Amino acid sequence: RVRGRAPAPLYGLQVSQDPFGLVVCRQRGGTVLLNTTVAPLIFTDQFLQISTSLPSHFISGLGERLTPLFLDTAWSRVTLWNRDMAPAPHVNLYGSHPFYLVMEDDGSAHGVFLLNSNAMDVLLQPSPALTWRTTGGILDFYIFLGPDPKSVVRQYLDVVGFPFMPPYWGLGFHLCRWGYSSTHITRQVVANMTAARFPLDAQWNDLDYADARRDFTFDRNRFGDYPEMVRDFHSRGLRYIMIVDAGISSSGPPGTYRPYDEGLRRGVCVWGAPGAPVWPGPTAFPDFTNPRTHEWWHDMVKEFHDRVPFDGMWLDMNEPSNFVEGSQDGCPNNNLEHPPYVPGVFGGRLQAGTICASSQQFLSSHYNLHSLYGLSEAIASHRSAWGSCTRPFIISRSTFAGHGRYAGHWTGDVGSDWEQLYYSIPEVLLFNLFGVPLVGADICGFAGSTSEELCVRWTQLGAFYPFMRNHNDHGTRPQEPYSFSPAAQAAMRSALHLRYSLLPFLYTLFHRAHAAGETVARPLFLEFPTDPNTWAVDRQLLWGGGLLVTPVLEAGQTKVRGYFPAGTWYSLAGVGAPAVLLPAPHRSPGADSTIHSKGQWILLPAPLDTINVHVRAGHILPLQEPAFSTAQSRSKAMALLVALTPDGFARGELFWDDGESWESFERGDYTEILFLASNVSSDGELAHLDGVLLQAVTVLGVTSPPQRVLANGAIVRDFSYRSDTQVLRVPVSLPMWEQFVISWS
Ligand code: MIG
Repeated sequence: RVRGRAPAPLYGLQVSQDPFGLVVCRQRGGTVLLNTTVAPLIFTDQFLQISTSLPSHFISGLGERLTPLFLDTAWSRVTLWNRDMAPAPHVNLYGSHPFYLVMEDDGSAHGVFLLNSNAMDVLLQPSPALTWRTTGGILDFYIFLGPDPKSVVRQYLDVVGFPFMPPYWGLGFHLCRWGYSSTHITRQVVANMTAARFPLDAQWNDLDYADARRDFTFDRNRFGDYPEMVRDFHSRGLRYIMIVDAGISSSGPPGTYRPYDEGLRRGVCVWGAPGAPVWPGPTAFPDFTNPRTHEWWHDMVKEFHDRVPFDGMWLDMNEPSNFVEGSQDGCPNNNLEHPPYVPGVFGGRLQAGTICASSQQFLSSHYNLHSLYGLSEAIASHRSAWGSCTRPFIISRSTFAGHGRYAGHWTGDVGSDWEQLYYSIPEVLLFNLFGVPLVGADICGFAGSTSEELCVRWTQLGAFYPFMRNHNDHGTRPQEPYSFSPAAQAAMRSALHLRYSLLPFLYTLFHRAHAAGETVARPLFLEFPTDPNTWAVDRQLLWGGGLLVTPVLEAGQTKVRGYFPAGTWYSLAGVGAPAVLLPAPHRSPGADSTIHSKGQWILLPAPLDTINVHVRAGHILPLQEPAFSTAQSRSKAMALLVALTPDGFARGELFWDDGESWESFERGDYTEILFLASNVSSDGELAHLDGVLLQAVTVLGVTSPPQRVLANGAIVRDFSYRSDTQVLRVPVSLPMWEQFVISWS
């Protein structure tokens, strides 16, 4: 039965009885989007299978995988079952997102979401076709008609939730390593960053801080002054984040470890998973599907926060991950442990690397809930609101559909190699399609030793991850920015300055994600769906619709090829970035700094100190003078970068608030400014911008030399214009908290 039909649906629906199946087609053009009559439907308790034809080979989505942006339909299999697994091709990784998006031949797109958390295989076939094969639950499908790919993503996020708004500082640079084994060493890392003049917003600690690796404790010897260290960081405008593992140590004598004693008393753990050994030895896993667990978690988080005023939580090992199969005593012998069909999970068995499938949780069996573990922990952590009035900042390894509403994600134990550098782009882009825009890979790579060149290139790309963290395994070569040669440091510093200059723009994109279901790091096809050349591009990425990033992803290269969709693209390097705020270009832009593309591949110079970043004509980016942390940069001067279309148009916007208050958008405590080509308009009071000055406006694509420039009606004498680059620079000093108009003629 189909109920609640829309008044003018974009689709037509046929239900066929024999063979049973559904056919969904577009009302306009008739493209068949879904046709499940192509193979029999199988619907049993532990084996459900349904197939459909696909209207094209261009299918993206279905994470979490180490994969190109578009998937291989030549008999490939995507297995979903959350797993602690160093990213490698063809295996199930930390998260499950049973959602795909297909580009149709004419640039239309549709999406399909199967709301099902059981272990499953998704089989892609060359006809092209797709088979869902899941081991439980029901077949609860959502079909999104677009018709453009951006709308498909928004429609999907309408179902699973729009992303949470991160605090402003969360968009700064984060530094971490497994092996900062004392407060002394951790403080030294921060001191080294300061001495080497690198921006840093958040310092992290891995397992090292904890007493015997137990959550909510700290080592009295090596981290004796831990609370003081965190407070010292705060007094310098830095934030602090520590790891929190999913398993709660269960082997200490009663009365020695309150989180376990209290958890036992309140009955909050997964039942039937005795002695799952993880970092602290035997552990019990909290069952976050139980509302009582949320109360317990809230109390543990708060009690710890009262002692150590951390600013964010790093949720690890929450697939959940276990060092033995199931438990030390094995698992019971039943149909949940040994289902009639086991999807292609790494390790061959559902229990591999995790707890027994038949363990009981509050809502259901672990068999049904396994892939929801990280999401349920993220929800509990988000709500534990340690900072009461401030926004939570949570990064989690395990994810499921809807995760982005509560937390971000880092892509786990990536290797320090060039291949993983490349794969990080499709992974970041896919998580943006999944509604988890706050995502990034460990910059310079986690596992294995990095090289200086790789680390420079990774830092340049990492400056354009929505979540930017350098994190390293223990025992490998150091990879903090200050641990490299002066030339490498200079290149990293300039990448960091570039990011910090762009933070007002990035923050505004996060607001758009939070308020309207948009993506932050965006694949090109989302912006240019009618240009099929863009579809498979996954060695470049966009920020919003206005900034195109073309990183070097191979060793020994000083040139890089990038695809430029039709239009005008201004090189940020040509503008002299990160000196975009300076009144005059300090670097002479090359003749090729502006690209007029017909939709073509272009070879760009890319020496080791350069990442190619281009502004798309028609966009205005709000910038701010960089500083050593966002605590400092937020009060610095702002600037506008205006990239005109040939007919002299551009627009952009700025979202601004205090950067950390809980639900400032929902409460209306923010400012949103719309910038239009040569004039700037806004409504209402411009709150939170008191004292912030607009100091420079750089206009790209001014074709004839201006005779006269006015700022709020007053003549600006010291503007500069270069006819070779067509760049107009207007130094101003205008209060951002009032309306202003800049014009030239
Ligand atoms: O078994 O906490 O992905 O980022 O450094 C390894 C130690 C556990 C895995 C995480 C990694 C982290 C490491 N953790």
